[in-house]
Order: sequence, then C-alpha cells, then structure tokens
Amino acid sequence: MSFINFAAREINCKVVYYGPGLGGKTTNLQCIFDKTAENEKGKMISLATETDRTLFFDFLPLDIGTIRGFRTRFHLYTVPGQVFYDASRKLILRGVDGVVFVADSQAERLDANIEALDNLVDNLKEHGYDFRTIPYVLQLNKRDLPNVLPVETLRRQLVRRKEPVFEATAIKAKGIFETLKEVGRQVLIELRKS
Ligand SMILES: Nc1nc2c(ncn2[C@@H]2O[C@H](COP(=O)(O)OP(=O)(O)OP(=O)(O)O)[C@@H](O)[C@H]2O)c(=O)[nH]1
Ligand SMILES: [Mg+2]
Repeated sequence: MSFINFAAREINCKVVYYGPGLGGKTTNLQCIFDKTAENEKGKMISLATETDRTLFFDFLPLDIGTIRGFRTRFHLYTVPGQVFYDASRKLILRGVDGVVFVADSQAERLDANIEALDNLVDNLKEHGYDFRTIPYVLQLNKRDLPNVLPVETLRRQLVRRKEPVFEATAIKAKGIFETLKEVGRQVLIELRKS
C-alpha cells in the first residue's frame, strides 16, 4: 500500500479522514495545515461547494523527515461525508495506509456516525482491505458542544476493534495532533514490516 520509490528514495503514505457529513474532517486538515511549519507541508487542496461541504476531497501533503535515507511523506485526504458521494469515498480509499474516523459527538448524529462507519467497512472490503487490521484511530470530535453524548456511550456504539480513541475539538485544535500522531505511528509500524 505505501508507495516506495527506490529510485527517488521516497516513501509516500496515504491517510484518509473518514466520517459523517459535517463531522469535522476538513477542519482537522485545515488545523494541521495552519499549525505545521512551511518547510514540512505542501499546498492544501480543497475541492468544496460554496457552502464549504467537501465535494470530492481535501488533500494535504506532510513531510515527516527521512526514514533510512528515504524522504517520507504522509498524504492526508478527507472524503466527502454526504451520503450520496459514495463513489468518491470509495475511490479516495484506494491505496490507503491508515484511516482516521472523525465522529460527530452530537446526540442527533449517532445514526449518521454508525452509517458512515458501516460504509467505511464496506468500502475497505471492496478494495480488499481488512478493517480489523488496517492502521486506524477513532476521533470523537465536537466535544465543546452542549448536546454531545458521553464518551462511554460513543465508545460502546462506535468502537469496533481495540482502536485508540481520542476526544477532539477540531475548531480549537484540541486532540488533532494526538490523532494524527497515533495513526502515523501505526502506519510506520506497518511500513517497517514491509
Ligand atoms: N463546535 C464545533 N464545531 C466544529 C468542530 N469541528 C468542526 N466544526 C464545524 O462543523 C462544520 C463542518 O466541519 P467540516 O470540517 O467542514 O466537516 P466535514 O466532515 O469536512 O464535512 P463534509 O465535507 O461535508 O463531509 C464547520 O462549520 C466546522 O467549523 C468542533 O470541534 N466543534
Ligand atoms: Mg469536508
């Protein structure tokens, strides 16, 4: 899955932020972009509607240094969360190395979270990936809002394996780098195996 270019001495890893519409996937990438030094990032590309809904994807390349002489980059993508963009979501998962599921903690979004999670499992399967073993982190976003479900309730509903869970408030950059570091750590462990 990770793309290793021996001639150019480069490693490229793909991390996809997945989840229900308006959960905060684009905000995660925007926050990472805003807080990363110029020399460690490329241009962030967003294809969005006039109301800022992701239309196809967001893309942010991050330079994480060299591993055994190979310049290593994480390519961060978001998918469009709106239900009817499933073909795009499927396409964006191609070649994925790690997934962050950005859940919306608000009570009224529980069904949307579950639907998006089921959709992730299905779409991974269609590419031949096993959801149970792929590097994966669950992020419970929007913890700042008053109408959120307790973390324990969300865990019971959304934890599907023994994945690490992070609480986040993406608009305040809380929990964003913890999430990224953990999925990155898992991706690099897999990379070492290959
Ligand atoms: N209160 C609060 N609002 C948030 C938080 N994270 C994101 N939002 C807001 O939620 C809305 C949707 O955020 P996006 O990042 O665009 O959501 P998305 O998951 O990319 O949505 P799609 O592209 O439609 O799939 C925006 O108005 C954000 O400012 C958060 O932690 N707390
Ligand atoms: Mg988006």
